[in-house]
Amino acid sequence: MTNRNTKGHHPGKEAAGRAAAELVKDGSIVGLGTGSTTAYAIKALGEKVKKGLDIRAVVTSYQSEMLAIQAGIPLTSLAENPVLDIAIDGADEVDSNLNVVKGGGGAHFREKVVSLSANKFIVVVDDSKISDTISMAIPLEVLPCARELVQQQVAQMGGKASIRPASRKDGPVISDNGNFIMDAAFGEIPNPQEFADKLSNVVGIVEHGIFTNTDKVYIGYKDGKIEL
Ligand code: ABF
Repeated sequence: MTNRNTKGHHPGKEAAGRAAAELVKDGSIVGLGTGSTTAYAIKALGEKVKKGLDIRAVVTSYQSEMLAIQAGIPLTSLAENPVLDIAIDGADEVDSNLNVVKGGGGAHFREKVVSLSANKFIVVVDDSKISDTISMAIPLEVLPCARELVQQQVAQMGGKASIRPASRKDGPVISDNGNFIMDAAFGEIPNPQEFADKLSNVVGIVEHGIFTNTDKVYIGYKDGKIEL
């Protein structure tokens, strides 16, 4: 998983993560996502567990699993708890209508499964992720055998899909599910829901990183203030 802008303490990320953790009630089953902003929510929940908060967590990646275990948060699974009370996760871009792009860490497929399994989906970001209109390249989890077919279908949609190279070694990023991660650049996407539906019909894409199911976004600023 690529380590995304996680160098050093970010007061805004911490404020956003802690604000989301406050929403988690005693007895909850909580989905915990990936990334440095969610890491602050996990840390805050670990502190609450130490003070008696009774929760169990479903995680979305190896990274979130390690952080939850280190925080002392008991783990469960969707098999044991198919419906979660709340899920907290980060994002790479958020527009003014709560449409969200995720997948910068290559874990968006499981992140989407967890977010859709939750009664409430909370996204925590710093203010660098806010855009008027979605325009970043959309992460795609792609079956390796369908790489060329996906590139052709994305090109027909006016985009360009490229394999995400692994940061530390040659070759592509491989997801926790054994698939390629590709990034598809389309430019501005004014109607993310419509575009998400089109991407869902592209044969070979296991899952794309446009999320239109966010209930609340906490935005953290460098001065530590947050905005809903
Ligand atoms: C995960 O964490 C990904 O979907 C997203 O790309 C990333 C955000 O990381 P950070 O909070 O470190 O910016 O949720």
